[in-house]
Amino acid sequence: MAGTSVESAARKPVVAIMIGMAGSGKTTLMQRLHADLEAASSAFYSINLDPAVRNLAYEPDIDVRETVDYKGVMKQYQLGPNGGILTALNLFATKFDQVLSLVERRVASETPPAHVLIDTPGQIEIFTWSASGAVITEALAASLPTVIVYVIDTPRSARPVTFMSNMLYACSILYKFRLPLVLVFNKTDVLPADFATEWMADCEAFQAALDGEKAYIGSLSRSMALMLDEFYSQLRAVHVSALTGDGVPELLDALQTCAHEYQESYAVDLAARRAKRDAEAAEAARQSVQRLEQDRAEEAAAHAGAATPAASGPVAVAAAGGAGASRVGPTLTPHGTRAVDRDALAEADEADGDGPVRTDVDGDADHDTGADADAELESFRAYLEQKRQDTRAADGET
Ligand SMILES: Nc1nc2c(ncn2[C@@H]2O[C@H](COP(=O)(O)OP(=O)(O)O)[C@@H](O)[C@H]2O)c(=O)[nH]1
Ligand SMILES: [Mg+2]
Repeated sequence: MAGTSVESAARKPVVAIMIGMAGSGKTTLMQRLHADLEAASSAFYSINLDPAVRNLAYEPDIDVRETVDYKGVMKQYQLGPNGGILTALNLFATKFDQVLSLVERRVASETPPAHVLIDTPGQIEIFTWSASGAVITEALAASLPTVIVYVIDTPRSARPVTFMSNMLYACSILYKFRLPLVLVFNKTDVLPADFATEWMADCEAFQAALDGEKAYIGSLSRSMALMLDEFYSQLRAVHVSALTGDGVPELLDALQTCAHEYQESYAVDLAARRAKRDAEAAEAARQSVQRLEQDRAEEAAAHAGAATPAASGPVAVAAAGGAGASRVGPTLTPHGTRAVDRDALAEADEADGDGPVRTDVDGDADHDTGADADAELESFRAYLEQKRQDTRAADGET
């Protein structure tokens, strides 16, 4: 739960999204940050986006598990566990604007959080290569300085090849989300991450380590290592033990630096991308209206033609001979918010390709956010209403 100290109301909180391979320690880090921030009386807000986590050792302010039952979703749509988790997250994402308004309310309160902490599903692809991950991240980043916290299992990345694949993954996430990113080498109580610092600072040292791994393809790994050199120059790395709390102050400092970076460059880029998208949406809407008017005109002309067979002039000619003459009526589908959300999810899911998570849920995610999901969304609405009342009660107390 959030701490209680009065923070500077002028400063916006930093949103930290935990991303990392399954078992890297995202949830343990969430728990550690909860404990340390609470001990420092620093207010924060937290959201759990993992529908499948069994036991949480911290109490999030918003919990996806309380809104969508992923096992129920699995049964209802005959999905495997990954499909169930992905679909549950998709359902949650369709209403994320309401979640965001709760966060914003808290930010505008007298005890605004300094951090908004977000835990994501254990399997990395469910968040990073799904539409809902993009929808949620974009919504957050449009409102608050947002940073990706990329958590790495240090002991499991000690081999040059696994290290490189983990770094390549982080690199792909940086380019996908286009947000500041902190590399968190976790579990340093088991193995210090000095090797990582050395490899990141000295390409030759990494090459030498790679050469020791005989099985690996020499020239390809060499060029990838060079490419990663450029990537490293764009980020910060901290060494942490979520278990002991070592390195957490450095992580909090890195989050602040990233928040500045976000304000200075990422926010500008984001605004430009949003402006472009808004312009495209406006153009699409304009074309829709144009088509609608055209359809109406053709329909009216068809009626007029039927009523007065002798009618002449351009409209009647179009009605009689134009392609529109065969249409029954306007062919446009209304675009409400739900429809737009579904389109965005479907579109982005389509763009995802056949990743390991996608293969067993293909097509279902789009379907699941449709009309059948109303019951799920109804319980979600009730949950959010309860949260709203809680927020009001909390505001009243302060
Ligand atoms: N030794 C040690 N174990 C850790 C640390 N962080 C996480 N773990 C363990 O790693 C396992 C996976 O952690 P979890 O937070 O569930 O990973 P997630 O899937 O990324 O959320 C658990 O058994 C944790 O206790 C750490 O800093 N040190
Ligand atoms: Mg977890």
